[in-house]
Amino acid sequence: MRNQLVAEILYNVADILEIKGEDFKPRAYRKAANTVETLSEDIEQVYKQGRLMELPGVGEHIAEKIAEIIETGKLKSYEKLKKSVPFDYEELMNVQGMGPKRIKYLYDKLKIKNIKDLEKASKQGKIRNLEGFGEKSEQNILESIEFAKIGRGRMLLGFALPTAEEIIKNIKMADKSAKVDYAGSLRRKKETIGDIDILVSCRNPKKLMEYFTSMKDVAKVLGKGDTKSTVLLKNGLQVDIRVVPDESYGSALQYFTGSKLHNIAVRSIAIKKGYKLSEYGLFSGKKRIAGKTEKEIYSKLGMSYIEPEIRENEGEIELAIKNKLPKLIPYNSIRGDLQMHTKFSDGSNTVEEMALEAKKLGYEYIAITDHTGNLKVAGAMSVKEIPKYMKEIEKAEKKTGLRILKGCEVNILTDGSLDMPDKVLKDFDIVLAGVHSGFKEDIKTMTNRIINAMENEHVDVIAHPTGRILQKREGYKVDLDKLFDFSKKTKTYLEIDAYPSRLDLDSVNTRRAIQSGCSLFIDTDAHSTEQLRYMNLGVATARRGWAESKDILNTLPWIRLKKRIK
Ligand code: DGT
Ligand code: CA
Ligand code: CA
Ligand code: ZN
Repeated sequence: MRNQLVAEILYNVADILEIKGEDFKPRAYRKAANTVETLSEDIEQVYKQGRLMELPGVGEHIAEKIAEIIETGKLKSYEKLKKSVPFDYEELMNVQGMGPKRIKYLYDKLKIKNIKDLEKASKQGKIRNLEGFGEKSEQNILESIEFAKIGRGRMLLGFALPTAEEIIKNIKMADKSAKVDYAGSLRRKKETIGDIDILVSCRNPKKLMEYFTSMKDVAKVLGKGDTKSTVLLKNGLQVDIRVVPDESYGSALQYFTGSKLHNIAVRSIAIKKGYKLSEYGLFSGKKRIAGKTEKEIYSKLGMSYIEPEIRENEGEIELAIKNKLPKLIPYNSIRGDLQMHTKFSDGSNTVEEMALEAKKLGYEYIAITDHTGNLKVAGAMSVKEIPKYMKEIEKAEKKTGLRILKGCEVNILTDGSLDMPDKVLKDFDIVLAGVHSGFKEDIKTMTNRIINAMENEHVDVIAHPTGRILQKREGYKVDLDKLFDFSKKTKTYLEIDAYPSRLDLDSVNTRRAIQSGCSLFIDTDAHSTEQLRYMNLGVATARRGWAESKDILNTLPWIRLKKRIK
């Protein structure tokens, strides 16, 4: 079905014509767009049967345009129209809350041409003073930009999680009696989230629904009932909420946490035992024998409790029956962050600022790991600057009392060499090596590049081993089994980079690496003090990869860690 595409282009044509001051044509285009958008049959079918002009609002002129879109997937006159305005109309329209009028107004007032300009103006507080905007709409714009940047559809875990936590906090404030949890993929900590599922038990469900559907961040109420509602937030996230009776809370939480495959397998175990498991409880005949907590459900089914992160039917059920599940690495058990950047390369804070924030977060130690070498894009540090960098780190260590490893992140070049000589690298406490260019290489070349780096005695860890950026860039081709082999052989750690769009290694490869006997460590790759808070996203990834504390180097206290590095 091309209906959506056709409608979208026609709507866009209408918008731009309106911006250009036309008054009749935009209405005609919108009417036709609306017809196509809400058409129950396939527009291609209508076109092939020569019935386009029978559609309401479609005359000869617009029928021709529709035909062109169906034939070519594009519309030439629209491409031309786009170029006739001084701003990137499509890009700006991706930001929720932007319409043709606002786009034109923002251009006229502030010369905003694209998302980058819009973000800059919002951050500088220039939008709030405009007529029809305020501090709140400025904030909304910033949130929506984040979402527009990562594309429509699924949202990164790191961005959805704070939203869900905020909603839960507010619900608890509005109703002190409420028990509230997020469920679904969010509770399983999948790296991207389709929608947020929230579960509640409370005294007054109706009032709660009222509150939920009128929260300040709601853009649109998509459904509203007495115990179940769905809203679309201004940042583009959809949130489902359900209220269940307290005696069913655990079974509902289990059901709505999923995954579907896990649930199906658990339900079949219930059936084998002569029970019935549903979101309402675990039943023996008509009698509910469990339901209030998840723990009692798993226990009545003869299983140890299964953490949400590994409920994917990937072997966890069999092990739960044998009481042999791994003890997953706990949240907040990381003792130090081992990758972060400062103003010496592309970070936005000083060494001391990063150290102070890390101390606030309760760490015992950190590593400052600015980019070194020829990496121009990352504002890499030259050899000349290194003495000053080392001094700066020592100063911050004295001042904060935090142990600070002198680290760096070097680039693995296309021939597998590093862009810093050994005589420089040997002075660092910790060296991360990563691929930052030449991503398109074939699998053999890429694998050899990285193995070469591992074989360098100064390299302690391979940073973001696959190079993928969620929703933006696939990882490069690399033979991970071989890397795991060499990681063991050369005692090179592999990184779980906790940055929201990286999470690299991902959970699947984390599990493979651990099974191969590799050691890992988790860090944030923070480029500002703010980003240090992402650590638990990396822990979540490790948990989804079945990691225990012993698999992760930086769960160690300083006295044991310092013996392992170097
Ligand atoms: P998402 O939202 O795409 O990131 O993924 P989920 O896992 O959050 O999926 P969602 O929101 O469609 O549903 C939430 C949970 O509800 C899901 O993890 C398991 C449960 N669920 C949904 N549909 C079914 C179903 O047809 N059968 C079973 N057993 N469970 C279901
Ligand atoms: Ca969901
Ligand atoms: Ca859902
Ligand atoms: Zn960087």
